[in-house]
Amino acid sequence: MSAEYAQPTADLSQARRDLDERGYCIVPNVLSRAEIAALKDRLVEQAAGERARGVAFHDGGPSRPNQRVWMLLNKGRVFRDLMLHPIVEALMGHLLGPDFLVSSFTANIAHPGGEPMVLHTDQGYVGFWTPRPVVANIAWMLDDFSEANGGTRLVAGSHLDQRATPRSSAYAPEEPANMPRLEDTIAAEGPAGSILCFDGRIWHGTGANRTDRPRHALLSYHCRPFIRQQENFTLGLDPSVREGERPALLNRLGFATWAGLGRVEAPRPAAPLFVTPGAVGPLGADGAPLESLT
Ligand SMILES: O=C(O)CCC(=O)C(=O)O
Repeated sequence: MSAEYAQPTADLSQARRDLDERGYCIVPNVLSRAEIAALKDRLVEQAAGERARGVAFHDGGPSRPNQRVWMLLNKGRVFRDLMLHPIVEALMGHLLGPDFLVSSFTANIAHPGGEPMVLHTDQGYVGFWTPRPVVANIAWMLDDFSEANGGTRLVAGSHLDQRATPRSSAYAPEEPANMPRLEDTIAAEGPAGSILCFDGRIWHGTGANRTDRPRHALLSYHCRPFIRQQENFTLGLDPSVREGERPALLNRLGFATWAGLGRVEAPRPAAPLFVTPGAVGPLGADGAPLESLT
């Protein structure tokens, strides 16, 4: 990559500048070899299990070689621990403010033969340019990322281009006046254990994997606390996981109220963690439940 693009940096002040100016940053050596191995082993096993069970999800072009694995937070403590890694707070706190949420945590295994993903922004559904991002991503590289193996393609600086903002709030946003093209992109590259962090307004997509080995990545998608999350953790998080989980993680998953949002019954600012909903049903004037109305 030339100097006009963000260079990999361990200096978090520089990384934050890259995010502001280029819309992305690459931080090397975030994960140790042992962490990479533990995450990758669990992911590979889970992906095989989902194929064996007939529930695997594939994309990446007509032959659909790539495999996505959803809802990683139900699929191993090793994934849940990662959401409390200090780099998440260091970068997402910068982009989205201190009370950001995990919107989804998934994996993309880009296999040989995978075609470039349609370029998109991750907040296209907003329908207008926002002066700050409302969502942002971290791609955790479990293999070396290269141009050849499908390293995420990015249009550097496109987060600041208001004319490149998708124009509708529909599920499939309308193309903007200044639609970026694949030729405008560069590939994010870095050794396994690096992260690519990017602003939700930047145009990007998975690259084509032209090698003979899969490219494993975890994708943690984060949002400001007033944005609807991509994965519904209050419905989907396994109750047995929820019961044993750390409040710090549950709060990041949206089990806390924020500015009165996400509440059940009256806002209870002194008790931010709603693990037990405590909903009140229909009551008679004497306070007894009205069974006939439920
Ligand atoms: O896997 C990648 O490199 C990026 C994936 C992506 O852009 C997406 O899932 O929206």
